[in-house]
Amino acid sequence: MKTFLILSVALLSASPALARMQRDPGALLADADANGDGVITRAEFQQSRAARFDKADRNHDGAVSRDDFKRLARFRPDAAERLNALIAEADANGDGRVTRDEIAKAPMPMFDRADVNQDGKVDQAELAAFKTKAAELRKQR
Ligand SMILES: [Ca+2]
Ligand SMILES: [Ca+2]
Ligand SMILES: [Ca+2]
Repeated sequence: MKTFLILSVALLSASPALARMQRDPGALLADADANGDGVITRAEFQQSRAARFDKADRNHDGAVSRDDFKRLARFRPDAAERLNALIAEADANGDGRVTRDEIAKAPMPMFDRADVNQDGKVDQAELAAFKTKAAELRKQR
């Protein structure tokens, strides 16, 4: 019984945002193709992340934290989930706030996973492969 309780708590505290992103991580990558040439470069991915950061910092204190989307969580839970995931991904010192500096330095594990030949770009073939892999993982659950 005790084990069950601990497990439930662990499951509950696992970010639903992360689970959601894991369900459709390809969309985030595809969205980053700013010049629409079908290839997502590291710079494009970084820029799209910075743009998400700017939008997310609603109280303009230079950091993204839960304070920024208290209201959003009520009206746009999907958007709030994405912000949650963004924070989880980039919060280097774990204080629940992501500063501009942290977002610039944050690793991009999703990009790295998609960029199979590690040339700093995710092309259409790599994106398709990444989406297929994500869909397979989804089916296994
Ligand atoms: Ca591009
Ligand atoms: Ca803020
Ligand atoms: Ca590549």
